[in-house]
This record gives sequence, C-alpha cells and structure tokens, in this order.
Amino acid sequence: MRKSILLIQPENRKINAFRRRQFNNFVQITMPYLAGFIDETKYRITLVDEYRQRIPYGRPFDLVAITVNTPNAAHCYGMAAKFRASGAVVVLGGPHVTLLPGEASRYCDILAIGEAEETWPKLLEDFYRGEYAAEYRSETIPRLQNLPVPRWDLLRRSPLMKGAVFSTRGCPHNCAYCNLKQIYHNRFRTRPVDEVIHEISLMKSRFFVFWDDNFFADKAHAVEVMERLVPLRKKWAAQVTLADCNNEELLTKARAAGCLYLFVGLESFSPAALKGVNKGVNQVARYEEIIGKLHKHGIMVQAGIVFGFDEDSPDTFRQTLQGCEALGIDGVTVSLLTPLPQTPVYAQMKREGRLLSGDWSLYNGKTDVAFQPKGMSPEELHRGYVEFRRRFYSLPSFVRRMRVSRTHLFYNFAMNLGYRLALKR
Ligand code: B12
Ligand code: SF4
Repeated sequence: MRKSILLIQPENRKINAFRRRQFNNFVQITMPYLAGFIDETKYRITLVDEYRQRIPYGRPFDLVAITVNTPNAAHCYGMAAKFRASGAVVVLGGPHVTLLPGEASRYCDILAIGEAEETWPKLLEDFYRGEYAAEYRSETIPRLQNLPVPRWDLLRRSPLMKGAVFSTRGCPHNCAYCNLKQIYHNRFRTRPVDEVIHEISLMKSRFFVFWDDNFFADKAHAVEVMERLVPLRKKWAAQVTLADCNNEELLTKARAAGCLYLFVGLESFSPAALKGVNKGVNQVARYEEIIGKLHKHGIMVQAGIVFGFDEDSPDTFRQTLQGCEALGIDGVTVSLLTPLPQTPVYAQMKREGRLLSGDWSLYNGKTDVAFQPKGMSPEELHRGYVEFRRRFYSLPSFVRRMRVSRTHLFYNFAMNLGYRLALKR
C-alpha cells in the first residue's frame, strides 16, 4: 500500500510579504528536487510551496518533510508540532537543521543533516518499511551524478514562475557571513553537463535561473554548459563573483547563450569592510572596469549590496548610491548584514555581546536588524537601508544609471519599475 508524503517549502509571513511584493521572483527548487527522488509506487506525493499555497493542516499524512532555513525555523517548528499532533511523522532538513541539529531535534521525529542525495533515498526506503532512524547524516560527499529532474509538475504553477536548475554546488571562497561552508561538504562540485542541459531542455519557461552559488567558479564547466545552451534559445540569469567576470571568453559565451543578467555580490564599496568579512575576492578599484565589460557584452548587473558592516557609517548609504550610479548598476538586491548561525560573523557578534535577539525570525536580512552595528544605531541602519532602496529605484537614479549601463533598456525599465512599485506597496 502507498504511504502519503507531504513536502513543504515553507515561507513565514514576513518573508512571504516581502517576496510577494517583488515581481522578479523565481521558483524555489529544494522540495521539487527532493520530490524527484520519491518512488510513486510507494508514496503518494503532495508538494506545497508556501510562497503561494496554504499548508493543508486538515489532511492526514504519514510523513511530512520540511526544509528549514534560519529565519523560518520557528515557523517550521510550529508546523511540525501541528502535524505531529495529527499523527504524522515529521522529518526536518535543510540549512538550519544542518547548522543546529540539537535545536531542531526537539521539534521533529527524524533529522536529515547535510546534503541529502545519499541519505534521503535511504530514509524514504526505511520509512516505507516502518524501520526508520532518528537521524540521517550526510557522511560522504555526494557526486551529483544521475540526479532526478525536479518535479515541477507537482507545484501549482503561476505565470510569474520561471524555471530553476543547479549545475554546481558550493563556492571556493570563504566569506565570513556566508553559511555555505557549514551547510555543505566543503568541496566545490559540478554536475554532468548532459544532465544539466537535459533538465533545462525540459523546462516549459523560456526564462530560468541557475540557483548555483557561484556559476563561473569552474570556468571550463561553465563554458561547456553555455555552449550547449545556445541551441535551446533560453534567457537566463546566474550568481557569480565579480572577479570571474573579468574573463572576456566567459562573457562572450554567456551573451551568446542568452544570459540576461548576472547577480554579483558586490556587497560594499569599502575595501576595509570587504576585508573585514574576508571578501578579498572583490576589489573595489576594479569594479568600474569589470562592470563596464559586463555592460559591453550586453549583460545587466544585479548587484548584491549589504549594509551593517563594522566599517559602515551613516555616510555609507549615500556613498553606495553614488557608487552604484557611477557604475550604472542595473538592479540591486539589498540586505542587512545577518549573523547566520555557525558563521564567523555570528561568533564575533556573540563574543562581543552584540546579538540583539535569539529570535531566528529576525535573522532574515530584509525586515529586521538582528545585531548591534558598530558605526550607527540599529534604527539608523534600518532607516538607511530602506532609504537607499527608495532612492536607488527612483526615476532620477534610474536615468543616471541607464546613461552608463545602456543595457537592455526595455527590460531594465520594466525591472526597475517593478521594484519601484514593490517598494510603494
Ligand atoms: C537559490 C537560493 C535562494 C532562492 C530559492 C531558495 C530555494 N530553496 O530554492 C531564493 C531567492 C528564494 C532564496 C531566498 C532566501 N534565502 Co536563499 N539561497 C539560495 C541558495 C543560493 C541555493 C539554494 C538551493 O536551491 N540549492 C539547491 C537545493 C537542491 O539544495 P538545498 O536547498 O541546499 O538542499 C539540499 C540539502 O540542504 C538537503 N535538504 C534541504 N532541505 C531538506 C529537507 C529535507 C526533509 C531533507 C531530507 C533534505 C533537505 O537536501 C538537498 C540536497 O542535498 C542558497 C545557498 C545554498 N547553496 O544553500 C541560499 C541560502 C539557502 N539562502 C539563505 C537565505 C538566508 C535566504 C533568505 C532568508 C534571504 C533573504 N534575506 O531574503 C531567503 C529566504 C526565502 C524563504 N522562502 O524562506 C541562506 C540560508 C542560511 C540559513 N542559515 O538558513 C543560504 C544558505 C545562503 C547563504 N549563503 O548563507 N534563496
Ligand atoms: S562568494 Fe558568495 S557564495 Fe561564495 S562564500 Fe562568498 S558569499 Fe558565499
């Protein structure tokens, strides 16, 4: 007899309200991907993405699996309690569970720690037989071969949802605020190009995103993927480090393969701030040259900007805006520095007594300041961050930036307008 399984991609109210205001949202891949491992002769699958679906609390399930990130942790623990009370067995996995398994173990029946390519199939098999363990921990480094195609068919589709794929895992860098090194085995890996291309060719949407942490980290692999993408005539975006964009070959191939924009984590215009968080890979003195190259190749730049570094002061917001305008940055994803658990930044804040709360829902980098900044008050930091976004997406700033960028003006206008309206809402 088949057992029933519910897979949840959670999103608490704060994050949901924030994300729903944006126009440029891509679909989340984790649970559709994990669904791809499930044998449907043994399980009846229900997949819910809380971005636009409700949790089916009234329905009975044998197994409920939830992916947990830090700002969603309390929300997920609440869900787990409700499902456990209704008789379901709950398995929690994902970044927060891997970072703090001791905490998560109090709220579930089964812990899935680390990368799940090898443990998840075993867990499913054990549960089906009725003999499951309390913990499944990733001990060996998954090779990322013969992976299943994500089950997008199980998601309720929306016209705004675009495709997503990952072609690599991990990142060779070591930024002090980033959780990658703690949530994955510390080894950068690539997927076979054939499998990646096959997966993309199955996507109905013309637009998709590489949910890689650093798509250009292995240049030969990136080049091969991009060459094979050309005949598919797709449009796409990816996250990369700026330093790798200094490579004309990569940019030429990216353009030919349909790259619309690259997300580059500039984070700051202060060399001291970048040094302070071990982001030496970003050299402020080279921003202009490299971003100029990206624009020359017709690729828009979506810059990640973070406020709240120890070297930041109330002047930082204005200086960053000037920097972005001078470079013709096309769009920004702005965040508040967040001391995510187990990172060097968390350890530093804790040591210095600067953590303002133990409530993980405040650690989302968008709506709350979770720590005591050095160069200003938490309120000043939050105000400056909100004001920066408002100014960046104002019409005068758009005009100033487009004079420099001159890239995809129509798309750029639509994207900037989308962000502007999102802020007004
Ligand atoms: C793409 C991405 C996004 C996308 C889509 C997310 C998605 N899950 O598809 C978007 C833009 C929506 C996003 C948003 C946010 N993100 Co994000 N995101 C990523 C990124 C770059 C890749 C995630 C991904 O899709 N990987 C591919 C999938 C297949 O792998 P995976 O999710 O890691 O899952 C594997 C294992 O973890 C495990 N697993 C995961 N969950 C479960 C559950 C069960 C039951 C089991 C068995 C196994 C399991 O199995 C998988 C296979 O091995 C990661 C960095 C990273 N590599 O983790 C950051 C990351 C996950 N994001 C992070 C953060 C903080 C956020 C935001 C809070 C940022 C913000 N301020 O808005 C929001 C939260 C959104 C939300 N809905 O709650 C942090 C989380 C840190 C933490 N401590 O929780 C990360 C790790 C970034 C970082 N460098 O620190 N994100
Ligand atoms: S470059 Fe990006 S993904 Fe890599 S460690 Fe730094 S913040 Fe994390």
